[in-house]
Amino acid sequence: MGRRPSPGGVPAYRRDMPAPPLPTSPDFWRSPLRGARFTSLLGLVLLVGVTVLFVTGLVSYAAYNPDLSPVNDKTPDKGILGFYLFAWPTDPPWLYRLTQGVHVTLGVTLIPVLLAKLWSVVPRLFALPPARSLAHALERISLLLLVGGGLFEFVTGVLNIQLDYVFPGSFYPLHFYGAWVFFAAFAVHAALKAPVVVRNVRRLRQGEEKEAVERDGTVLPPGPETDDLVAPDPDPGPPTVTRKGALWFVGGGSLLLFATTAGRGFDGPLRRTALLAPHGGADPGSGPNGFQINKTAAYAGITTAETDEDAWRLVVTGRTGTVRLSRARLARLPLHSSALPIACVEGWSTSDQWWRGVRLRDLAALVGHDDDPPDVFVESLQRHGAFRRAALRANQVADPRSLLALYVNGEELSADHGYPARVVVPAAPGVLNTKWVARMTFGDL
Ligand SMILES: Nc1nc2c(c(=O)[nH]1)N[C@H]1C(S)=C(S)[C@@H](COP(=O)(O)O)O[C@H]1N2
Ligand SMILES: [Mo]
Repeated sequence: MGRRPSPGGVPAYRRDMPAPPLPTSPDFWRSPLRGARFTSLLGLVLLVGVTVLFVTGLVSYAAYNPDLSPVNDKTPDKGILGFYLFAWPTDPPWLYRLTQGVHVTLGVTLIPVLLAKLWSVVPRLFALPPARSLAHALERISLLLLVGGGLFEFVTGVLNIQLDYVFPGSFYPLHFYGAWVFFAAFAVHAALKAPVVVRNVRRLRQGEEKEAVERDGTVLPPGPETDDLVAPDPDPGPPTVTRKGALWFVGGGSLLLFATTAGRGFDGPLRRTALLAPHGGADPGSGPNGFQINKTAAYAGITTAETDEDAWRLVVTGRTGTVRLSRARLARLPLHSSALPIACVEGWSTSDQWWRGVRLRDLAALVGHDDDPPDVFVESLQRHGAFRRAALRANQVADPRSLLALYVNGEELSADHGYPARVVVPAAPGVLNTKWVARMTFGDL
């Protein structure tokens, strides 16, 4: 065989050349960018970021009031993992808008950091032998849970905000249990790596001092070099970018994701900056009902025949029995206004809308619960779907801003926003703001 150069000038592989290294060999990973400081810096960002994600995620679960009714609980087998649940408050009214907006926006923003961190340690994940000792084996298993759990949480989270149900079963149990596995491994990892990170960050500063000393002409003895993340010395690949450049690249990616996501928490021109918003194509239109719609009436299978003035009745049951109210009767009850947002678990939210309707506690009073409104079970006209019904806690019923809304922004509710009547509760996740309400049962949950 002749020694012709291969097309494009890349030398062809020849039999007398050494076999190309496998990913299990340190020689395979030749980027000179890898190094303990780079990894430590990204690790520190994730330490703060992932902790906030975990806490806001747990808070998001509590906001559903899962211990109130099995209907609100998407992970009924949680056992002691529900130890921290509490009655979700109604103040401040933008509470869920904030916590869930932070959860989703931060999660999206951290994607480049997570990927860069994984890239920076990827040689370790392939290292052989798989385990040198029992302790080493345990450490590698915890790493597997860490990397697997981290990717799983980010992937399921992104899928849930971008697409409807692509999950076998439900998103909630996957993301909830995945979060506990991931965070447990994360906590172990952070504790094990804390000393190394502290040392590396300190050395970052000492490095600067050292340079200053060298400029003065004094030569310092070399510090102990324990950085096995650095590519093997004899033949690192050519740098395509400096370490600082790589950090800017990661930070820039994060910034770009942030800038194209954060607008999901606002109405108007800001929302148009949210290029990564879910339902990105669907324009909610303009006018009083022109704010984000989650599921449309058509999607939920709601027909005008059932919402018609003659057909629709609100059935309210409580201590003293059941009353049936037409929409015209409801509209003659004392009406009140509240300025409240819709804030979805997907992280998007609307600015405050002006809702007008009957107070939930006035409806409770109609059926015999006069001064101590109890919990309420709300059912809609919808026959299928996870969010067709929901339970509200007594504190939510009692709040004077909680309404069964008939109007929004001075107009009748549109079909897609829940006509003839929908629930709005301050600080509650969107899922508890049931649309197309048909039945409300007070007490006895
Ligand atoms: N009956 C019914 N009500 C519902 C839902 C639903 O699917 N069915 N979706 C809920 C969810 S998840 C959200 S975020 C809000 C969205 O309200 P909007 O479409 O008016 O913005 O409605 C809630 N009410
Ligand atoms: Mo939602």
